[in-house]
Amino acid sequence: NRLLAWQRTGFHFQPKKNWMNDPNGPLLYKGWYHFFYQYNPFGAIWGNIVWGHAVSKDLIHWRHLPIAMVPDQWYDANGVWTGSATILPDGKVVMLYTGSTNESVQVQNLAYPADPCDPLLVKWVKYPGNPVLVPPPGIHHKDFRDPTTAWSTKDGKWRITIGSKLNKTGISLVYDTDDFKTYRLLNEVLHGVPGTGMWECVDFYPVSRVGENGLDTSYNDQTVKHVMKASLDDDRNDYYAIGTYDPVQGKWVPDDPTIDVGIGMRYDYGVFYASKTFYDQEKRRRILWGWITETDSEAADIAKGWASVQGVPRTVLLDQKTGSNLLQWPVEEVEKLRLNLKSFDNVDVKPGSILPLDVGSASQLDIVAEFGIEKEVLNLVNGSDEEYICSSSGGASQRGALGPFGLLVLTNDDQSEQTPVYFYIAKGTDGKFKTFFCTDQSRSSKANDVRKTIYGSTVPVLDGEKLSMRILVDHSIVEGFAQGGRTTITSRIYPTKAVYDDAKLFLFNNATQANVNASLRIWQMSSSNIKV
Ligand code: DQQ
Repeated sequence: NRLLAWQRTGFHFQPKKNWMNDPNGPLLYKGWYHFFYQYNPFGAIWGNIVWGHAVSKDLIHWRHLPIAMVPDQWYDANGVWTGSATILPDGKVVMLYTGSTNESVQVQNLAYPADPCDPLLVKWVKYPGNPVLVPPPGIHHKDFRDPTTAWSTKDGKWRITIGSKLNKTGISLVYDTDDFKTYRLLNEVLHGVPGTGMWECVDFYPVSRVGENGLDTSYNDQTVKHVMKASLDDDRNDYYAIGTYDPVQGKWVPDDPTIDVGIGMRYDYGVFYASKTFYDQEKRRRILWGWITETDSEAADIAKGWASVQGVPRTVLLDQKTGSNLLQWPVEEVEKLRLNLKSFDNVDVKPGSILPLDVGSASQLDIVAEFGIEKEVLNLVNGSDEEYICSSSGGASQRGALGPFGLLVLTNDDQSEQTPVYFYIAKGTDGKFKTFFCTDQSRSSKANDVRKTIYGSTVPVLDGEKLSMRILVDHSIVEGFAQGGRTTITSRIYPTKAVYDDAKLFLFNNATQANVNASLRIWQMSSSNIKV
């Protein structure tokens, strides 16, 4: 069917067919980026989980390789679940992953490349002594999964952390090891947050407070902060917090306990889950992969024969200007796909107006937009103490003095299907401004079996900064990055009319008072090459 065919993406990672979920064990080895992922070889729904495998020279064009690991042992008979890679100082690779055993107990297993000389790492060997870790006393046998990349300790050991929960407190257990075969459980958890439930796919890594580069997972000195991320099974979102790691105690504390892991910031305010970072030792950057699930119906997934994409890999850095959030940005390689630049400079967008942007076919785009508002109007408008919340607001049709304004992506000519990605500025009675970045899916599709949530959150805007956003549109996925990646929103969009040549792009300003001045650079995007 034509609509279902249109939903397949042009430059996002996808297997040819079937179900995919979490990114697993990403790494750069002998010049090849390796990407493993949770995969069901037999259908478009979750189950029979194996490790799919693909390689790339640039994180954009991919070559699918044979399945790397299948459930062929008692200790992973119910699934080869999520895991992470560690590159040892001598260049050897170890992979730790969770197996769901024949009795559905979650255990950790060790695997390594059969032939370290093979840059494609096609064949994997499971350690004969598996499992290397079983749930410790007091931990439920189904609450022990997703080991991280290991980092080194001062006394020359390796340390990993594994998500779990105790009652309703999400926790991260810590283990030390010399050889990845035997482990010692530390008395204290790395961190825990009451009320957050099971922590899946914990990630833990340093970010620099002073440098421009990403850092190796083992790097630690006075110039770093540590990021802790947990994927909350209860609400299916990835939460992170920035804090300080004490390697002696093996404990991490958040800078601000009111925005701790699971109760504060998210990587992304749309769909983005089970993410994992790795350190790219050649380009000296930390790269984040996240699983973007479908938000249509299971029946639709079965009909199209596939489910899920991976987000465009993002570099992650500490935002040194605010010191309190990360910056996520599509890896630079994605810019190689840009074609046919169209620039629009200083376009006046009057309150209540919608302007078409003629960019030709608009199913695959990279949009960079900057917005300015006149200073006077900011002073003129009255403040209000009513709280603006993207998700419970009226979306792009709720008018305020200073917003919403932004772009309508995947929109047909009569705008009966439209996906607004926008800013909304709220002024408090104290005269302070708060900026929100939102994506409104409520009119994104005529179909009634798709999610129509309004996504979004606040975005820090510093004095003197213009408002800026970048949007990647790729058929059924739209990724928005505000203020250089301080706040991001990924959505899956399933139009029925705004498809193929009828998918268009508009600029809009639905504020009642603010005149907006917009400058845009827009590229069509060519497709990446994904070879079987
Ligand atoms: N997916 C894996 C688990 C992980 C979950 C199973 C997160 O290891 O906790 O497919 O999406």
